[in-house]
Amino acid sequence: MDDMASPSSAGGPSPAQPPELLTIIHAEHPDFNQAELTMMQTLFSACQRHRIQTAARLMNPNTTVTATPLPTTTEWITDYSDIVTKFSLRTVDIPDDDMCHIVPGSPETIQKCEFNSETQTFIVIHGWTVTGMFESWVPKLVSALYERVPTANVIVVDWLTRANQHYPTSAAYTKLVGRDVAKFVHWLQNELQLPWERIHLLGYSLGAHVAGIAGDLTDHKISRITGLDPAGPTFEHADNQNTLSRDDAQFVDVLHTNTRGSPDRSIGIQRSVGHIDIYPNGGTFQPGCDIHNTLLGIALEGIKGLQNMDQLVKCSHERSIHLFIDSLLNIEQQSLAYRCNSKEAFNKGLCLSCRKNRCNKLGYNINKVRMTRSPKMYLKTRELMPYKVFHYQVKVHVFSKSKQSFTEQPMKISLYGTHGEKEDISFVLPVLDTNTTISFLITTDVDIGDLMIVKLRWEKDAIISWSDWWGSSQFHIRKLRIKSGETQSKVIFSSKEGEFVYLVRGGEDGVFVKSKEDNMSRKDKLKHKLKMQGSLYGQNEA
Ligand SMILES: [Ca+2]
Repeated sequence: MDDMASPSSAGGPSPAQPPELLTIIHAEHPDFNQAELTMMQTLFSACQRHRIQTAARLMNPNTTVTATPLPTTTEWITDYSDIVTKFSLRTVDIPDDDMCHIVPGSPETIQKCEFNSETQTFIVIHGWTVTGMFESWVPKLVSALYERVPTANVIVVDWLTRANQHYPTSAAYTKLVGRDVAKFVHWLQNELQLPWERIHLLGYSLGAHVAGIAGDLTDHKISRITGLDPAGPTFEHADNQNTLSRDDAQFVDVLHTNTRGSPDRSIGIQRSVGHIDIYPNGGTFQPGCDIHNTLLGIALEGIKGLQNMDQLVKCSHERSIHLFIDSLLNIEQQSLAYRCNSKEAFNKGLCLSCRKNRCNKLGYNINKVRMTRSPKMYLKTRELMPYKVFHYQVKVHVFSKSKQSFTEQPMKISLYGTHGEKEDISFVLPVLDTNTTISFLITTDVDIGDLMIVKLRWEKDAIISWSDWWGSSQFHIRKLRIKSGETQSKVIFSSKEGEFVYLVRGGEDGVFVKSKEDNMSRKDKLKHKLKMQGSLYGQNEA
């Protein structure tokens, strides 16, 4: 088959013109001022010859993948004559170049490339490409896989020519590439009697769907497929046969890192497609990928930075790969994700439980739990590797003499523990009402050990509200409870002096110390436990 021939689905009506990249970015970042837009306009003009605007095509919503009829007989899988995709066994020493290709149907290439049949095999599949070249993450992932499993075979799939087309064309090619990968894996397995448990496919963006299609065509025997932000456009509503789905392998785990926008326009697929789907930072957009940071990085790198303009679009998308690399390299700083019904509930700190597989490790070390339904899991991360943060649920009951009600209140909390401290963590309380229990999530990037002291401060916001005219706004708090996601410990804090801690708008820190309740009698403890389970935690846990 001619390499450049369009797949059968490309013959439909021509898709609508893609929106300009700048329009997309402006829509995603309405907070831009005119000066920033002008600066970006200038930068974009400078970048046109780098074809960066082609990246906007990834957002084109007006195309669908039409099914290529799949083969009905089994002979196709041993016909290697039409394979276009290339399979390169990379090495620890040269992770960034293709030095040896394993060719399906040519067993001598297995020996020539020094394939090790006694160990694990990782097959890495790239996605759509603007440049037609391997992106810089490829050697990084190869090296990280070798660092973790030094004896492994890391094979990089090369479908660059088909991935360097207009996005809908490349998207439709995933079926043919998936077929090629299925043939390759089937042949290799058959040739070496390779146990299926030792085969792990890792696919990024369109590559995730390639992996899914390959898994489907090899009767779902592959032990694991990891989908790294599987592509959304044209796949969000497509059927299981044409996309990565939980029936494609024994275990399918997925990271969703760039799902901002409506389902049709989102770069990454929004719906859950695996046995476990993890949505770091809600899955929409990743910290450190905002326009200001990215533009700053580009400006600092000069001309080289201009070539990285596509990072504006790709940063959150590609974060899925770097999170996976992090899990391979930083074993001591393993990120945990927590099952939750919604991003909103997670952001209130309501889902930090590890009971009944409710929490799991992000990335390579994931526990292969196959739930009856795909759970969505959430976590927060740092903006740089290592990405791990520590999650805490803070829960307080606030009282006041007179009825008071506030929304969107800026607060600061400081945590002091046996290993360290984290001061003035900012957060916004959506609602602050008299006689209500408030729950919120805070994170720290350092391990502070066992919590000893907590300080809570109610900031004065810029807007003068009517309540300021009626005297100071004040709540009192008897107890504060903190649950740690990472250690699963629950600690109760109370006032250092007196019965209450006072939370005064624009006032001093309210200081809480670890409560003496921790030393109470067994009977009291049981009573307390029942109370906590029944009236406080039971209702809110996901
Ligand atoms: Ca599938």
